[in-house]
Amino acid sequence: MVLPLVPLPSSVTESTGALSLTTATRIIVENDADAAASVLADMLAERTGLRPAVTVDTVQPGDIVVRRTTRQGEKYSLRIGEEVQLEGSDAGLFYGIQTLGQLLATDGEGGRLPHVEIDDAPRFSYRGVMLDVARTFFDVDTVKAFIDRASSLKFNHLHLHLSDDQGWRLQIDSRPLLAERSSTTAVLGRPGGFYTKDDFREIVRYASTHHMVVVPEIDLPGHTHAIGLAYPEIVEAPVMNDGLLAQSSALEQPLPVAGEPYLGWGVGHSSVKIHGGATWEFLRDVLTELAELTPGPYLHVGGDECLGTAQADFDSFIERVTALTTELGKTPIAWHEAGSAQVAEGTIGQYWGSTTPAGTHADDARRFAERGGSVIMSPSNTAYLDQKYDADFPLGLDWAALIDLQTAYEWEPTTIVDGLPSEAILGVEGPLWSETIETLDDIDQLIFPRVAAIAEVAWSPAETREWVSFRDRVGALGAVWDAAGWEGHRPTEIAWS
Ligand code: TNX
Repeated sequence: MVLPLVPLPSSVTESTGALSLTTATRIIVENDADAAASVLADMLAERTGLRPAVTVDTVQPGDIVVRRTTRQGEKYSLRIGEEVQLEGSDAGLFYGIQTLGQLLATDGEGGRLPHVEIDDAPRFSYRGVMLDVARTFFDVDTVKAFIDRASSLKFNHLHLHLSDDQGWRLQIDSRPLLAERSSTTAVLGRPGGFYTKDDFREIVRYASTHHMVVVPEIDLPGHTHAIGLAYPEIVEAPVMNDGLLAQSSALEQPLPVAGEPYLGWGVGHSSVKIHGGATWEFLRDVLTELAELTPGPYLHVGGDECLGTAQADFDSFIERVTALTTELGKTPIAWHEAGSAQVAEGTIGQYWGSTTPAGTHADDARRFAERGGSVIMSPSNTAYLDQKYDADFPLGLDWAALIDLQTAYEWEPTTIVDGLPSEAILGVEGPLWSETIETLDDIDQLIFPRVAAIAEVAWSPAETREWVSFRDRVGALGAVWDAAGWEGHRPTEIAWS
């Protein structure tokens, strides 16, 4: 039987036999591995119904030893034989526990772990998922559920798209009207909402216990219609474009009107006033508070789809906003269009073009590396989690591609942008935009199983990646997702366990 390991570890050596988990199973803690031991105990209790004792003692057959090493990094080793030996730094132990959870078979009375030796470390240091909480607002519990799913596949960054034309989602003390007036709506008239600062801190805390860094995004200078509901002096009047007009008539969605909530999903019609003094006071206030709230190193400042903004204005805005972010002590991230500008040294680009770059997309992406930064790869025709699997799929958009599981799996981040050195690729992210989804169930439908493909692209050595192997392993992992209550889509080309 194939082991349900996704993402595939760097090295897996199977042998015959299995270790049974029983009421006698103990977790032995070595070198202050208490945090990891308690995560493991919780996971085993939930999955097997048996809660192992956590103790410091001499190892006996059948025990699970959790040994914390002080060396940094995300690697871990897992040996399952007479006993279990798990070793790694805090993050490594967390990943080893996720692997152990995938290997665990349960049968109502305890569980079984196959004899195996695993040594593992990630390929890319940035492995992200994005949730768009602006088009549709998702509450803290839903964000936590998203973290559970992503961290089980060893993603380590959670990008939150906190603002867009349809709503602003974070309390900002110096600009109280954002929460009061800009957050009450969402796309298609769905309920709005925002995170209080305590909500946001709780998301950050929960993410960090799952070894995920929160990357907050305030999308600028476009995607800013909602700001105008609270601070009209900051924004330009809406600008129509052909795509917006065509889409709005085809989908019977309203056009943007200054000072009124925008409920459609057309893009490229809004901008803050690029040169206005009030704009920059606003941005300094907002980004200062955001930087204070964010323990992680990054602030994402958007930069996408500014269709109505003159190139010179766009470039000057990006130059200034990335410099401001750097001044606030954070590393800016921006969508790849921002590469047209003199971004602040070290700015990270997020590439969302096709796997066959069009227009200036490849040039834009290379600029980040030329200015001492790096690039996160999110090609929209393979890594976008919001696109439909097939034409009949009820959720999702289809402007980038129909993305079945194989398409989500079979792409190589280092060969998309010619001339971008592979060391300049920081990692991979799968964005989930929320125009067509409303519930956690909808999220699961779009992310499972494709998020597993993105996880493997981000984690596993390039030379070991192979579709047929992945297909079989992901099929076997279905039972683990079922056990967790993560239903999602189960495409019929996969043999689900
Ligand atoms: C494009 S990709 C967008 C978003 C939409 C998404 C829908 C990118 C950086 N911007 O504004 O939500 O398409 O798929």
